[in-house]
Amino acid sequence: MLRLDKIVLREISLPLKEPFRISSGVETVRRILLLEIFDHDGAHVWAECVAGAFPNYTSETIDTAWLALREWLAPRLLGHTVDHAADVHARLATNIRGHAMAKAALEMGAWALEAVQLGRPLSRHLGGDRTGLRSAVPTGISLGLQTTPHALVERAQAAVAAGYQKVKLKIEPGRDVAFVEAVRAAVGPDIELMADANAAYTLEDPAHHAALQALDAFDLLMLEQPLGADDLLALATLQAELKTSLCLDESITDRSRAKAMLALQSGRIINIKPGRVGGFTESLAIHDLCAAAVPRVPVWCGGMLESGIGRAYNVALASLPNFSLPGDLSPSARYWARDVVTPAWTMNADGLVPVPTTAPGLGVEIDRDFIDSITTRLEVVSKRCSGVAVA
Ligand code: OSB
Ligand code: MG
Repeated sequence: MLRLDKIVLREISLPLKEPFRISSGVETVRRILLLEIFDHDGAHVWAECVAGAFPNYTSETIDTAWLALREWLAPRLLGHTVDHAADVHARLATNIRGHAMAKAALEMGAWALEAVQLGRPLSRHLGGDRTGLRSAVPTGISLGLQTTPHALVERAQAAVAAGYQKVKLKIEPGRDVAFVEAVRAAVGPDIELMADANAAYTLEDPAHHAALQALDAFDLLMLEQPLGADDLLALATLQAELKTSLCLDESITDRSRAKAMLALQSGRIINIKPGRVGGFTESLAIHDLCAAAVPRVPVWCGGMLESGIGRAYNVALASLPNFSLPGDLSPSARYWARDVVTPAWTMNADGLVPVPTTAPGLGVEIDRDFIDSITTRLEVVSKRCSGVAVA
């Protein structure tokens, strides 16, 4: 049983080791929204909201999420009793449209809080009675757009040497075929390679269409979100033309979109980011729907350049059995000089990230002193009052 009595919203500023550029924008210093969630029984957890600083990936931002959490979402839980974390999604979704990342931060925190109360690791709490839960998850790397094919080849070769089981290349019109071709030639035919366009192409432009067809020659594991998020029909047209499987990311905002993808054959793989679909309840529904589809639809866990806190949630989810392709779950050192958790997330030479399976909850310690030192904004939201403090 959950009854929250306080939620602390906090923004931290965490510089990436190198800027991460996708077709729709670039991130240099991550502005990350962290939540500390307190139950009236004394249990408490940290959670992370994955919204970015600018609405290029989805319409949400860290500032819209902050507003939604304080004004509409936190009041749905504070002081109320909820029997199960699995009930939180419906409680937050009723008559509040959108704001999936804001909802997800709170909903996933509720799952972690429940795991703490039950003394279970989050991964095992999420897995429930499913069989085939893993204790290490295969990991890929997502490489941002580079200025030359040569620069991308260097990064891809380093990733292969480090043991990553999949290499994802960001593409955009004008930085696509030559870049993918150069990397495929450099790493050879046996490396799992994929490309992610972040919705940058349209079939209405013949040059875009030709580039997407040309990518079919490089034996890609999948092509992620080539067309607009809402255009499931055009994605179905493209999927019918290509032998490469399409993977949908931005398009899948909840389980109904996953059902539409299956019915329309708009893609054959789903990148599940729990933040994008409103949390774990929707993620589990999509996971189970895809596992039961004929033929089975593999899913994998995407990333949003999370700190070590958000990563704990993603790693737990990725331990479920139908997460059968490597996720964007790189270790802490790929992103940060110093992470906000201890131990930092690591990957072994076989490209596996261990899943915490003994400690209750997230399975990592939170470095509160470091977090305090990089906090730029803090607000306490409680049942009776809310107050602002600036660090
Ligand atoms: O499309 O998967 C994406 C990062 C920010 C926004 C969108 C995406 C990404 C990534 C990063 O690819 C993956 C990671 O966290 O390593
Ligand atoms: Mg993507």
